Amino acid sequence: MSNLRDDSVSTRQQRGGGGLRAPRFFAALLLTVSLCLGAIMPAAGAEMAEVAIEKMAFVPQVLKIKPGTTVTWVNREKRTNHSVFFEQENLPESDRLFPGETYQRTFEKSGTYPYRCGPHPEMLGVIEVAE
Ligand SMILES: [Cu+2]
Repeated sequence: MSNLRDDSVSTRQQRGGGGLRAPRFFAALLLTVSLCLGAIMPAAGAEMAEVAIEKMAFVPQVLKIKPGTTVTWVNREKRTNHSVFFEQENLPESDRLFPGETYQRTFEKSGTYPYRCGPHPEMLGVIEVAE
């Protein structure tokens, strides 16, 4: 009696263990892969773009991006400070950016966004946002 019961229990355990092993392995593999992809790929609508400020100019002068993109202006001059001023939208001028400093703005809506440098009105740039 006791032998029979032991056999049936061990058989059931083997079946259960054998059946679960493969799906568990693939579930763990899928989880690992999806976690890696999540770390590598930025979430949709979280794109980044950069405008350098160098030699008294915004580079590129016209930047084309998709809605949801965050633009970072970086002052790459040695000495000169600049600002980012969306004057036509009546937005406040950015702080003066000293060499190495940055300014960021996220553009959610399609459109054309001209801007200039506060202390140097001849320094012009445009952000073009389109799908
Ligand atoms: Cu400037």
